[in-house]
Amino acid sequence: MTYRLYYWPGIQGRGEFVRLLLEEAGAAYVDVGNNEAEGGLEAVQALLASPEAVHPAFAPPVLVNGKVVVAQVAAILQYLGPRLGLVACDANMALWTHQLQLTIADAVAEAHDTHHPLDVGDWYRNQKPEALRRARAFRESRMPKFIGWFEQVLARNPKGPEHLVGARLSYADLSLFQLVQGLRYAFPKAMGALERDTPRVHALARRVGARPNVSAYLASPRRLPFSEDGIFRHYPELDG
Ligand SMILES: N[C@@H](CCC(=O)N[C@@H](CS)C(=O)NCC(=O)O)C(=O)O
Repeated sequence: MTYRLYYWPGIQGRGEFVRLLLEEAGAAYVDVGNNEAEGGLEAVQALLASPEAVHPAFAPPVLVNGKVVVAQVAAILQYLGPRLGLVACDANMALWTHQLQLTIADAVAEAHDTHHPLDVGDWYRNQKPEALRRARAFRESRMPKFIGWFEQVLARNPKGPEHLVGARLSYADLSLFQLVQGLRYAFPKAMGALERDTPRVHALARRVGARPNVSAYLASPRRLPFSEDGIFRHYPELDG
């Protein structure tokens, strides 16, 4: 079965958390938004506007697998994890992995809100003073709290600090890699300063980035660059 990922074209966005899973697993998938032959942007818009959908998606990314339609990154990864061998079989460990993913989703939303603190539908240039204030709080308080918490999770893993859950790669590791990559892009100074105190998180990100399938993906044209249209944006004034 070929998975179909519906996400906005031209940006990594939240679709990237799903792509990383599919790429690591070597799964067959179509990135519909970036594939004109599959309908591109119009197909994404049509899925979202579909009047027949019994389970309408609020926002992309949306994963379609036959009759199954799943939105919300954490729910998509919860669905894909067992199918792609990227989550523990044990129910408690799977639940813990889901919790980690939801915390990553919280961090992603807060990183996004540094450049859109007032109105997600308005331009950054129309909310700059508020963005400066929000970014400062994020850099000084929230980002160290999130990254420091993941450092603790790694340090306390009874199976060692190589992975977030147990002794094997899970989708949470792939997502933490993407979070670290995104924050390094958006806040290179602030993240650089955090590195010394969170060595396990940064080592995990390096290991994930070096995995054969992930590194091949990162070097491929399928990996879109970070940009100021995505979630993680580099505005130097927001990096302190
Ligand atoms: N919590 C959702 C957030 C989804 C989301 O905010 N998607 C963005 C693109 S990254 C979007 O298009 N939002 C449109 C909207 O919220 O109206 C998830 O993790 O999937």
